[in-house]
Amino acid sequence: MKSVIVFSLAVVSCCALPSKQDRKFPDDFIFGTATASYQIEGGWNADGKGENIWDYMTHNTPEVIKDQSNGDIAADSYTNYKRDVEMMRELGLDAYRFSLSWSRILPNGFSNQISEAGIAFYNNYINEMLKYNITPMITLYHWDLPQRLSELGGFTNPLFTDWFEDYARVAYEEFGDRVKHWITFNEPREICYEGYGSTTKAPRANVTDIATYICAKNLVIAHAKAYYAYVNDFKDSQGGECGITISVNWFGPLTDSEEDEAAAEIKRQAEWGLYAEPIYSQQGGFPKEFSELVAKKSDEQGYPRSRMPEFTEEEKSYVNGAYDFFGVNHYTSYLISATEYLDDSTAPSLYSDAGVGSYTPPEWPLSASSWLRLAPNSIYNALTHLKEKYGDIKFYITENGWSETSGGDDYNRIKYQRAALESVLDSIDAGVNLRGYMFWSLMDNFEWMEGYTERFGLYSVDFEDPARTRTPNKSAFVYKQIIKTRVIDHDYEPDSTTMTIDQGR
Ligand code: GBH
Repeated sequence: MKSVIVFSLAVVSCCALPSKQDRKFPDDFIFGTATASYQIEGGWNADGKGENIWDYMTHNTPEVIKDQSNGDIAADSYTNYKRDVEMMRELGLDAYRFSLSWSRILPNGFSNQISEAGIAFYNNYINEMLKYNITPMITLYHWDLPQRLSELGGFTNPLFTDWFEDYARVAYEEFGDRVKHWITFNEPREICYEGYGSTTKAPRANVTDIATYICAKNLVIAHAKAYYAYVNDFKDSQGGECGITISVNWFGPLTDSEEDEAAAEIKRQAEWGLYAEPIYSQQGGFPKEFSELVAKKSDEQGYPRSRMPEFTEEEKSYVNGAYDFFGVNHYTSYLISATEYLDDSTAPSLYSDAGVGSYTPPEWPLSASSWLRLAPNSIYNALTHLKEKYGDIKFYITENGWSETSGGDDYNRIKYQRAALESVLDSIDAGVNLRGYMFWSLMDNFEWMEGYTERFGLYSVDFEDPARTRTPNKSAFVYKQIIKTRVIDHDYEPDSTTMTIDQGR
């Protein structure tokens, strides 16, 4: 009996449906990798670079980092940038996403003083990529705020929006003749909630009740100012595009009850809707249900007004539509419940405001990071939801990756990436206008609060070695093969441990 069923299923999958094995990525689909300035560059005070909030925090309170380490040297890409580009060529990348260090370019945070050495470093990096037809994709801000701006309140100061626009203009001016893909911010949630509403990122402001929301409003307005600066003054002559990258993990309901579906929607609004909704939804402003919930709770808690600021009508229409694309950082999924796994914290915060429970099944394989599991259909669920919500806009996956405690034969990373890329193909098949995929990360780097204890690289970096030697893991060979063939071959087993550069790369 059993064999009959197996047989008939086999017939169905062989003849009625196209075989998944044969699916190909479109020729113009962009494969890349991603990194961020503070995590790889080092050279923390080289050639007049100014101090940023991560320099300040790791130097003054090293105990907040798991291994008391810092990014003073990191992977030393400040010195090793040619080797980085060589690795991109070995992998056969189409594109490379990296970020600019604001205080390397503007040492005191403001644009009255521009560092020639800082500009020269990025020119060298960009020109080296272009020599080999690797498309640079720049993130203007990946978490390393100039310390002086932080002392003025950073993202909670409404003048931040001007400081950021000024900085963005310098970047467009200096690099925009060659760089055509601009991302304003990496992961607003991590900037606002982790940096201002809690203690899990610099500057650890921990103003749990209001700071996340103040930051969120200033951040999306700053994004829009930088976007319109590009559109009005650079786009015609430079011909590029500008968007933002938001961390959109998938939050689905734990059960199919109405309560759990509503809880999952509130969670999505709290996690990424705060930033996506003002920019991408027709309606504009913060997400409706969640902002009503925060207003109601604020009132009950005795605050004179909602802890979440409002957008004026003028601000709403200014921010709304300020994008050429949506950058998605996607890592994993969570199952959300209205009644189970609730947090017991009652102090006002983003989490108690949402007031829902979150669960991850133990059978989803776990990485070296407590928050990162391989979840089924994760990218597909997130992207098809975004398409349904915001329409047929252009997407890039700007990060996706997997951590291990060390490098070498990283079969779990390979398994994770193959699953992720199958989900990318499922999304494309479902009509999502997805143009590219950047794997996090090209190489091991400073993993924020986790220091060097979690490794995300396709290449291992020897942080004991002054030369910061980079060695390809198994996953590097597998990704290379996928990029080259545009097919995911689940049986491919690399037969070499030495990387070469293919012809034409
Ligand atoms: C990205 O963040 C970052 O853009 C990148 O810089 C980083 O290196 C990469 O992912 C890998 O982490 O420990 O439970 O407090 C991904 C989103 C949000 C994931 C914060 C880790 C900490 C959860 N990150 N989260 S917890």
